[in-house]
Parts: sequence; C-alpha cells; structure tokens
Amino acid sequence: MTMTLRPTDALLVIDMQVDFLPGGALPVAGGDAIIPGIHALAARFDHVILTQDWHSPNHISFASTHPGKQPFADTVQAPYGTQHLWPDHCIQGTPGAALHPDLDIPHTELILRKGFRRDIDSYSAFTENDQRTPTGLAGYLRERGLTRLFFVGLAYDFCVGFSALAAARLGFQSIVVEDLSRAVNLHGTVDATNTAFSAVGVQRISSAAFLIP
Ligand code: VGL
Ligand code: ZN
Repeated sequence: MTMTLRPTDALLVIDMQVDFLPGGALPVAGGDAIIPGIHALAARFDHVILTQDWHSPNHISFASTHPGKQPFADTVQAPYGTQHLWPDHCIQGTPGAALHPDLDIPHTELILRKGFRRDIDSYSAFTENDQRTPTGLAGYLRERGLTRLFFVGLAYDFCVGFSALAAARLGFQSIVVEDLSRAVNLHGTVDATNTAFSAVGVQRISSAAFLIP
C-alpha cells in the first residue's frame, strides 16, 4: 500500500523528549532509533505538530507525590479514575522536559504542551485523563482544515495511543505509523492499545507506505 499525502494532512510527533529517550527519567526502549525515520517522514509533510509532556512539580502522576507508592507497579485513584504512577519526568523547565536535542524539524508549526495541571494527567494531546478537559488541539486543527492525522513518537501504548484514539473519537482520520513509535509495554498495554485502535477505527501503517515509488 502506498500513502499519498494531501495538503490537509498533519504529522503529530508525540513526546520526543529527553526524559523519554534512553538515559532519561522514564526511558522508552529504542526511542532514539526512530529519530532518523521521523525526520525523513516529517520532511514529506507540510504541517508538523510536536507535543511535549509538561508536568508541574509534585504532579499527580508521579509516584513520589504519593508516599509509599512505587513507579510502574502502583496506581492511585484520582477523582477521574485510576492513574498509573511514574518516576518524576518532564518537569516544566527542566532539561529532561526539553525536546531531544537530536530532533530537528525546523518547519514545525506548533508545539503543544500537555499534562501541566497538577491534579490531572494528560496522555492524550486532545483530552486530558479526566476525559473532559480539552487541550484545544482539536479546535486548532479544525480551524486550519487539517483533517487527516498521522502519529509517531512515544510512547505507543500511552501518549501516542491515547492521542490517536481521541483523534478518531473527535472525528479526525487517525493513522499511527507503527515502526516510528515505541512502547513502554507495562502489562498488556500494547495489546490493549491495538484492541482499542481496531474498535475506534485507528489505522496502523508502516513507514514503508510512504516510500516514493
Ligand atoms: C507518557 C507516561 C507518562 C508518554 C507520558 O509520553 O507516553 N507516558 N507520561
Ligand atoms: Zn507524563
């Protein structure tokens, strides 16, 4: 299958930040290996949007905020439901929250920050984890007539997955470029992501679909 790009397409590059890459606070295995492929793909898009996980200190998603809780293993009950707990990561203004220095997409049009409210996490670039608070990204894309969205970046089973699912639910055509994303893979989270993608109509493709014939 070959993918022909349109002027109404956008590439969303999710959370390619120092803390999510090897050596960071919450490293996603192989996250650095996808950078060259993301560069090659971004060069083909007229419209590129980046996201940045951007947490307050003592964020609700940090295990350290909840005495006795362990990152990865434990959860807490937030007013909006179960919240996974993570190591401290992507704290506003710290070097770990910066976009990875190897990431080089000068024609990026928007960098969207998310997860900045202390009491609400936001895996999705569209809707925070309370499933109600919008980030404004849907309005931005609609106002600009960008209707078909391609997702790459980190992590496949959290921020990429939740963003692609939210986009599909909001009426965007939503496509994940699977080999340009990597998973945290906590405990069945990759299978759960793929099941949800099928249910909502998120398409999964390979970057090979973009090869110029
Ligand atoms: C992410 C866990 C916590 C992600 C962000 O970018 O997928 N995962 N915060
Ligand atoms: Zn986070």
